[in-house]
Amino acid sequence: MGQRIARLLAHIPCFSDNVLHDEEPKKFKETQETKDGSVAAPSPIDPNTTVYVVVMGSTGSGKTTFINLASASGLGVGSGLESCTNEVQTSMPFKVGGKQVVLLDTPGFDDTSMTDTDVLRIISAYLVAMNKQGARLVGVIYMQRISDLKIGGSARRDLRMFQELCGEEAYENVIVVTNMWGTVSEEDGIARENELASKDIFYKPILERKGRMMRHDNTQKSAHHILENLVQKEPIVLRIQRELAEGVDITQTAAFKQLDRELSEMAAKHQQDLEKLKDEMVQAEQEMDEETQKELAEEKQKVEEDLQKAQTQASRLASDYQAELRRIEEKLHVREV
Ligand SMILES: Nc1nc2c(ncn2[C@@H]2O[C@H](COP(=O)(O)OP(=O)(O)OP(=O)(O)O)[C@@H](O)[C@H]2O)c(=O)[nH]1
Ligand SMILES: [Mg+2]
Repeated sequence: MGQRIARLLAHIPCFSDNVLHDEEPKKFKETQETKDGSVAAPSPIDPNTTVYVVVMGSTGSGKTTFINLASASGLGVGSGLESCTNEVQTSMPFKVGGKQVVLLDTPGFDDTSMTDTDVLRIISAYLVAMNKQGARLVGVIYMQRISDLKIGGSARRDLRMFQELCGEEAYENVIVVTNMWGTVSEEDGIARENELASKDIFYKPILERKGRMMRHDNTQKSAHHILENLVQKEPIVLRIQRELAEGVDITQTAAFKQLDRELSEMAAKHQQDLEKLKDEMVQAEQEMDEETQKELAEEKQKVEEDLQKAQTQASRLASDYQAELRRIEEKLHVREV
């Protein structure tokens, strides 16, 4: 399906007006949510003195909790199995290591209410809008629950997408933050930490390129200590920001190519399921088994719908991304200095 989608998408106008801005950064205002959920009057944030850190990680990994703790913000935290954060949101500005810091909260790629394509669109548009407006992004935090007994398929997918969004060249500005230490024995926690640090499928590639792994004990002190290691760094441009600023179509970015591989695998599996169902339907028909025939027909319809959904989403991504970028830019209220 990868090539088919790529062909389908080839005619979609590419994103071409995003260029890296080397001119003087502009001031921009952001809408801030306060603890009671109301929207505070936007306060000017001066990009010359403010640094930004993006917080990523799979759903429920504790991104928003970390951000609220560090910044005394009141962003919504999940309480059940459903994903909570479904768009990029910013913390209140706060001081760490002599800098004014703003943290960016993001949805995970394994979000329960959105597809990975939605998440890619939302995160990319926000990062590009920030970059266009001269915001100084100094680091990326990736949250990892140390309590996870195993890291399943969807969490691994989130990590692969994270790696493609950042690009290896940005790993020096990445800190993998392990949390929820209180829910495991020290022995188990240390064993997992070692495994996470030493395997290629986990964080070894990041640590090898000067990224770091740090423990967080769910206190503001530990959150600030972690951030102190990022706020003094030189600003970076992530791979997805660079690609899109250079005019690369979103469907040609490293992150989308990774997503396309995941979608292709999913489609291939759907196709196999479909073939199997067709065979079973023929057999049920021969055996005059009406009930099984009905069940199989329903299942077949579901598989076909899933397949169709995956294809439609990918083919709409380029135009949806442009719309999202416009929406974010309006939200950020660009204001010339
Ligand atoms: N024990 C413990 N629980 C935590 C910690 N961080 C987060 N939690 C809990 O984990 C759950 C999920 O936390 P969130 O902060 O909503 O996670 P998230 O990564 O923002 O989740 P999404 O927005 O759904 O992607 C909540 O019930 C938190 O209270 C931590 O450091 N220790
Ligand atoms: Mg959240």
